[in-house]
Parts: sequence; C-alpha cells; structure tokens
Amino acid sequence: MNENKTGNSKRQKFYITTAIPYMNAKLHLGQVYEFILADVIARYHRLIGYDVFFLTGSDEHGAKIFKTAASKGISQQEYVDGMVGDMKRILKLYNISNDAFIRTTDPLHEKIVQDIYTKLNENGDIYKSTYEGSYCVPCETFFSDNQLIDKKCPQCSRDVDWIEEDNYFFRLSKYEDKLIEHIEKNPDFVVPQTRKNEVLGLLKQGLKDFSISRTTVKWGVQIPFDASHYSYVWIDALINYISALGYGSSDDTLYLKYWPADQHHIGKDILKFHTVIWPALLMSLGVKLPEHVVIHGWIMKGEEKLSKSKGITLDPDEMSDQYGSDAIRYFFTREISFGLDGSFTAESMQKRYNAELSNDYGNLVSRTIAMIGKYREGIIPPATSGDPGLKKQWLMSRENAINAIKNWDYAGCLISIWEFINMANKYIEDSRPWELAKGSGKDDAEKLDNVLYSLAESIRLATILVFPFMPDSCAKVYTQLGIEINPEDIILEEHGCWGFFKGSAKTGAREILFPRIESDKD
Ligand code: ME8
Repeated sequence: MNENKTGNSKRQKFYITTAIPYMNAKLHLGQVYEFILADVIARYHRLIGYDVFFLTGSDEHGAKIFKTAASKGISQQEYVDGMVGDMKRILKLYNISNDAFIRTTDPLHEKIVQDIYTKLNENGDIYKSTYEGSYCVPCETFFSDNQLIDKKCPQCSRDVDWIEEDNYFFRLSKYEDKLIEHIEKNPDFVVPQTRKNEVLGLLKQGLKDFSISRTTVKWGVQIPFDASHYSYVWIDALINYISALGYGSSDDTLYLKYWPADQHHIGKDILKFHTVIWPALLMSLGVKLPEHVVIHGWIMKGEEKLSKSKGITLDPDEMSDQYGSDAIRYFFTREISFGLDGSFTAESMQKRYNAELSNDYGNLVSRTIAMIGKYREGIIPPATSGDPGLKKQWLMSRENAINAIKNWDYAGCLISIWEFINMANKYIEDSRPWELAKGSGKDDAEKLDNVLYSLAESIRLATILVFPFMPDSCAKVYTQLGIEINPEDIILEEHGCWGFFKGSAKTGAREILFPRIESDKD
C-alpha cells in the first residue's frame, strides 16, 4: 500500500474501485478490461494532481467457490489463496496500479461485514422469513419464477437450484422512493445515461425485499445474531468498498479520508447490485453514496460473450505474450466506445497496432532518435523557441484529452493525443530535416536544431498523456530521450508545459517500441 495515503495531503482525494472478481477460475480479458479502464482513470487523476486511492480485490466466498474447491479436493482457503496469487500476477502483468487489494476472506473484512449485519438489524431493516425460489450458482443470484427463461437462469441459461429455507431478508422495498429521488437528483450517479434509464426502469417496476442469508452455503461470513446463517455472497462482496478503508473499525483513517468513492467501475451484468442494492444498504447505514457508478460494456470473442464457466475466454497471458500488455491496454480503450460492447478480433488488433502504435507513435520516436543520432551525434539540441504549430496543437490536445477522460471517453482522449502525434509526424515531412542537414549555413543549423528540439519536446509531451494508457512503453520512450524521470512522478501542470525540457540530453539506445505484426498474407 502506498505510504502517503494517510499523510496530511491538501490534494483533492479520488477514490476509485473495480468490481472484485470471483476466484472460481483464472481471470479472463473481460475482467482485465475493467482493471484497465479504472487504471487509466486512476493514472490520469494522479497526473493531474489528485491524491488517488485505487482499490481492487477478490470475491472469495459463496456456493460457486465452495463447489469449485470441493471438486478439486482441496480446502476452500487453500484454493482461494492460489487463485488470488494468480490474480495479483495478472494485475502486475497489465501494470494495474492499485493502491490496495481487498480479499473477502480477510479477517478484518469479515468482522466489518458482521458489524454491518448487526447495524442493519438494529435499524430494523432485517427480518426473518421463508425463501422459496430458484438460485443460479454460477451467477450467485436468486431468480423468481417469472424471471426464468425456459426454467433456466436468464443470465447464463444454465439449470437453477430450487431453494426452500428460512432466510433473513433486507427491506429493500423501503428504499425505492429514496433511490429514485437520488438518481433523478444526481443525473451522473449512474453513467452512461442509457444505464441510468435502465436502473430507473427497474426501480419503477417496484422493489421486493430480498434474502441476504443462507443456511446451506457455509463458505461465507457467519451472521452475528444467528450462527446457523451465513451472509449472501453479494452483500459480503459489496461491503469490500468500505471495509478496505476500515469502515467502523478501530482504524478508519482511510475511510474518513477517501469515502465516498468517486467512481465504482463495473460491468453491465452487475448494475442492479451496485445501483440499487448497494446504495440502499448505504442508506440504511447512514453512509454517503458513491459519486458515480460507471458501467462498461461487454468484451466479446467474435460474437460470443466471454465466460469462465462456459470456457469461452481470451486468456490474459496469451494475449500479453502475443501483443504485449501495453498494446492490449491501448486496443481496448481505443477500439471500444465507452459503455458499449466490443469485440476482439486478431484482424482489428493488427490493424490498429500497425497503423497507430507501430507507424504513428513508434516511428515518430524512432525517426526522431535516429535523426538526432545522425545529425547531432545523439545530443538533443538545447531548448529553442519551438515550432508554433506544434505548441498550439499541444495545448489543444492536452485540454481535449483531459476533458475526454473526465467523461470516460477513452477513445476520444486517445484521438486527441494522436492528433498531436500525427501533427509531429507531418512536421517531419514539412520541415525536411534531411535537407536542412545538407545546408552549410548557420541558419540551416539553427533551423535543424529547432526541428529536432521541437520533435523531442513533442514526443516528451505526448508521452505524458500516453503514459496512463501504456505505462511500459512510455518509460522506454523517456529512456530513449535520455530523460531521467520516473513517469509516475510526472504532474501535468508542471511537466506538461512546452519548454519544460531544456534539451541538451544524450539520447539512449534506439529501441523499436512496437515491432510490426506481419500477417500470414504479407
Ligand atoms: O460479478 N466483458 O465477479 P465476476 C467485460 N464477484 N466485463 C466483464 C466480462 C466481459 N466479458 N465478464 C465479466 C462478479 N466482466 C462479482 C463482483 S463486486 C462487489 C462483486 C466484469 O468475476 C463484470 O461485469 O463475474 C464485473 O464487473 C467484473 O468483470 C467481475 O466479474
């Protein structure tokens, strides 16, 4: 965990979370997509000076995990420990910069879940009744008869279990009007807008109280006022967003500092849990609601939805081996309009990779470093006044990129950055440095200095904005420019001014950032 997090920073706080994936199988790229989306936003907020706390973690209880561990003949704890180790490895592989990692089997989390059950009970929001209905184990969700499709789960089309048991219920219906009021008064509570309308539609159909305990699934948090009941896995999981901050515990410094969450990032299948049930629980606890619940679309493989349990998967290791994790981060943020579903195909990946990464960005860096090597013995000229066109475009691209990211418009942000990158590419053609290099006059030498400095400065600046999307490659660009800075320490307001770089640096060894992908046909 970042040690500065409890310091007395005057910077504005920013708390961002992802959903916590079930630990019943290896992560697939749909879940990694969510980490990437949140990570880009977290990194952008650090860049523009916020005090960021970025949380992710693992959902480790429930029937699904219980059954998976049992089928492997190992203890549940042993099983989830292994799965969490693998998840952390993948987070690292994709450069996800989370500040903390919460596990729902952490004893402190379990204690906070119990305390919350006690509080909900004391508030009169829990009562005991008989539950009769269908339960889908892979989705960890209850369904009423009229929700089932051909007697199967409406989400994953699999068989459901019939459950008949005494359960504790949460008075969700009590919060219906308050939830509608909150969503109407805070039009950006649920984004994008289409999802907000979907939630309002759900709420206006009416809310039923729902079961929040189980007696049959014992792999979970024991209900403090009735030892024969265990928490419904979703209640346990949702609480992670505040338990990770120490809510209600003896050390709630992080909670006091960072709650309410600024952004919860989730996928569209778990919208109701985050925009209806979670806010209702918080209302019952008297806790502020998160600012935004940000809902992304679905990553598909061709026409098919990814699903660990159905074995349709894009494997994060294979994808990273094949393209590099930066290129994957770039592809999914550039390709998919935020909130919509998107499909991965090798063809579309190759097209973007070769055109935008290899040609536009990679070649700009490689040509510039080569020219500095050839014409100035590898020394970037000292700062000049710089090209006015590039300077102007930088200011525009910078502003547009930041505005886009504030509206979750990842593709728009990258388009603005690429406008600048492509202007720098055009500037090479227009300013014809190879001809200036042939001239023998002082004027030509000065012009060439100006061109080479302007290009190096443009690359440095563009790279500041590219960094949240592709952290590995940006570190390599700085090394090639001979700039000794940890990109994590860059603050846009200070480092993002044209002329901040004083030049005169010795460039590092040239390295191809994105080697072209040659297709079989080439
Ligand atoms: O739902 N494309 O866990 P999970 C895009 N444990 N996003 C996808 C996706 C896909 N193909 N498949 C899954 C759970 N996701 C709960 C969360 S939070 C308190 C508890 C997203 O492993 C999904 O929408 O099924 C969710 O946001 C996240 O990955 C984890 O999904």
